[in-house]
Amino acid sequence: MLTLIGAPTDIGAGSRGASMGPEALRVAGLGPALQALGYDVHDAGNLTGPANPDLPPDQGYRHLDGVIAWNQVLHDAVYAELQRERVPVTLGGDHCLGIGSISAVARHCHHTGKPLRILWLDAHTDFNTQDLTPSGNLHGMPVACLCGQGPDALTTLAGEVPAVHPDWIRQIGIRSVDDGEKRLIAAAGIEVYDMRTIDEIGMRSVMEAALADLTPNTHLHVSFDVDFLDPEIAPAVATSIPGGPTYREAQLCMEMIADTGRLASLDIVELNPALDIRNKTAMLATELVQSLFGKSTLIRRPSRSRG
Ligand SMILES: [Mn+2]
Repeated sequence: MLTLIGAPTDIGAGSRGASMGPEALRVAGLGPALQALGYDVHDAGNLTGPANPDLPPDQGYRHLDGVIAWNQVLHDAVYAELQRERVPVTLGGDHCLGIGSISAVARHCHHTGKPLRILWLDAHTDFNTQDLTPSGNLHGMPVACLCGQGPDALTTLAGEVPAVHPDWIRQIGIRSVDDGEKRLIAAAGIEVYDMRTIDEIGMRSVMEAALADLTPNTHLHVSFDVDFLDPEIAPAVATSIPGGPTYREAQLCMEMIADTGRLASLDIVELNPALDIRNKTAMLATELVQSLFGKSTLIRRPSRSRG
């Protein structure tokens, strides 16, 4: 019961190319890879929206109208799948799409009374605002928008403002935060597991903390920015920052999320095939998403294998 939703746009990014992400993931075999795990997978094809006009910022935002249009259409598509009790998997596209996707998830959780936990796997906190942003690129602002700070058309998509309470978010893999963002993140009280924390206590302890206190009906959403990964293994991102999780750390992260059995929606964003080497980043993302949906080396016996 998974539905793949392509959102081929780079309208919120600083450089072009993430619009090719959905097709690169399909070429890497994402749909069949998930089918092989036993899921019923439907590829709903691609959404459509405005082209990227490649204009300079206007009052602190680049392409605000286009970003609004794409997020509205994505919100509607994701919400429709949630109402059908399917798991929406958004194939981005740049990370501005997190606004529409997670607004739909928040709307769904509000109506069903489910607690929401968001795992934001990213090199960046994406908490920029109109006043702080050096670039105006909205792919650096989705967390702020979801928490109620941003243009009205984006903060109100979920029907409630804020769409998301900062307490529901766990950010993992962070290693690049603008000065103004640091203050906003601290003020909002978002729980951030940066690379230093991963270095100090290890991915296992980070994930145990990030996944603590889930209830049986918690809706777990994963926002997987491909720049979360170390650029050595995942070069196909426009905003690569050295020193990210290794292949093994990323696998453990995904497997521990799978172990919860709560994953209910996913975004895969910022894959930029123009920067890839023989589609290897798309293939790695596919492999990691398989782990996220429960692929494991052995038949796991959680009560015995965790000590
Ligand atoms: Mn991001």
